[in-house]
Amino acid sequence: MARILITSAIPYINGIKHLGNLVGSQLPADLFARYMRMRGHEVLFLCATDEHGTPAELAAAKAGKPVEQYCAEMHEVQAGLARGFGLSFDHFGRSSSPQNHKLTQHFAGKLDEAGLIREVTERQFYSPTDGRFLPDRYIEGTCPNCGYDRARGDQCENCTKQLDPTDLIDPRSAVSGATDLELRDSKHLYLRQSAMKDDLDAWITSKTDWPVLTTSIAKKWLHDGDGLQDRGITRDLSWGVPVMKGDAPWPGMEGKVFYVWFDAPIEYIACSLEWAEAQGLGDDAWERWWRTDKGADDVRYVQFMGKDNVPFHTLGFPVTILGSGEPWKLVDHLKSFNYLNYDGGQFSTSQGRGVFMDQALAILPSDYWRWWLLSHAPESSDSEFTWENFQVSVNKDLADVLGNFVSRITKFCRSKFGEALPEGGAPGEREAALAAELQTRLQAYEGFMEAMEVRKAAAELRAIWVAGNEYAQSAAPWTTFKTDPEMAAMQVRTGLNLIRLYAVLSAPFIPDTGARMLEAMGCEDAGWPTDVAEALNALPVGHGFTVPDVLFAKISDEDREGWQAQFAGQRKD
Ligand code: B3M
Ligand code: ZN
Repeated sequence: MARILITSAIPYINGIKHLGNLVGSQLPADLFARYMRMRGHEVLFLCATDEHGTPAELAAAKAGKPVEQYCAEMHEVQAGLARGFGLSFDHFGRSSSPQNHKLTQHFAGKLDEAGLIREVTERQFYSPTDGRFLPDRYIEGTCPNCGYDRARGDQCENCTKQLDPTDLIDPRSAVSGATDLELRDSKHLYLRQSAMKDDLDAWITSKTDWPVLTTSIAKKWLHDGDGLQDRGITRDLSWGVPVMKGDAPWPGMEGKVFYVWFDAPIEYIACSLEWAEAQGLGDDAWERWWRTDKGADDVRYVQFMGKDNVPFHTLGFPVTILGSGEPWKLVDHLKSFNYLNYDGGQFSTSQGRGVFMDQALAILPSDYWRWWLLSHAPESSDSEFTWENFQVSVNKDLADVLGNFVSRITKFCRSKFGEALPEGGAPGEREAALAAELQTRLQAYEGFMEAMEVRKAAAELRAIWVAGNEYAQSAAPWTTFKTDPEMAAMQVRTGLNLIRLYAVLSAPFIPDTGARMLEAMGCEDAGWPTDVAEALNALPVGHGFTVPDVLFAKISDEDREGWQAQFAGQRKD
């Protein structure tokens, strides 16, 4: 038994996430966590909401709520949706927690002691009317490139050009509209990432089993252009972790907060403190996961995230960890994902384009979505959600293959032998061949799950379902019954045991359905199989079962067309 620490990128607080966000981190992390728990490992699976920064402030302002209240409410909304999708976090924390404030300030103090922080004076827009410095996104003006008159200080959304606020023609405050903006000096802290470039390079180079997507992004940042740059880690905002050196004030940094990307990854650790507190456990409970001087050397730490988050996890956060000079656990494996697109374009939160988590659950139960998303995870390249593809996958894989198998076997048994496993003869050659095939496939499935090859694991699970279907097809107990009821009874008994086996093997992907199948088989033992032939005889003769309700309803063409139309435009709420 091993100990496995799993973190998913922590979703921004500013609104409900879309399915592209979900499949890029939280969902595959959940798949892995569920699998590892089922294999008997000790797992700590953490996620949280990422609550600081300008996006949170802006979203709160738009909602007309104080930012603290907005974050508290949206955290509950996101936590509810995570439960709805069956995301089995051991704790769903908040980056605005007191634990994260304290830990972030602690790391900053240690990095400063190690000489890894320098002060930089920047010229920034100040708005006397608003009484504050304005972050890039809080400044609007005319785009020098296309003339669009509502371009933002960081980017023009009309022509997508990346901008500096000083590029804008006639800049004004997006908060108040004030145009009397002044350029003023503001002092900031920079993390001297460049000083650790060689250490990072050696570390990344040693990770030969990481996805190429992960290492290539890290290498690009290390080597492209002038190489790894130092990075500002403070902002002139009021919402965030106040800049402190441990628990001492930081002269000249009064009224400033840490940049959201500095404190967000630290929340992975702080979340374990929140978890320990919520469980009524002491410090040793979380330290054994994170402190290599407290046993965390034995922990395997795996992170899941979308490709846009890779630089912060391969460069920024490791600098925080290594640079602190303290014995914190570094990530062992970093699984990254490409993007999921939506019907010929991109999913977009700002444009309300695509299907969002709450909308998905309002249409269909979570297992339909889990199956489609995981079996189409954007691993080797971007992938695309289309309603046609979703309909085909659900109808074929879930309804025709798995659902139909379960329904046929249980109904046939009930009609001919009653609701208990019938006696019949001993398994024969066909059953031995089935067991042999499944044994090989089981091993392949386990290999893909261990390696976090999500699509390949899904394909193997599908093949495992198909093998059962083919067995039922060729054994055809409904025909056998006419000439040899004994043999038909044995075939049905094998089929019912297969259902139990499928319940267990499918649970990481479709946990609710797995639980329903197990319940129908009157079985509480979800133990992972080692020997398939044995597993096919696990439920004894006379063991009672029930016929479950339809596991998966087919998606009709009318449903599909209706949803296509419903989700064609922009989300309105
Ligand atoms: N909140 C971005 C995202 O949700 C960011 C991840 C932080 S991980 C420490 O994709
Ligand atoms: Zn423009």
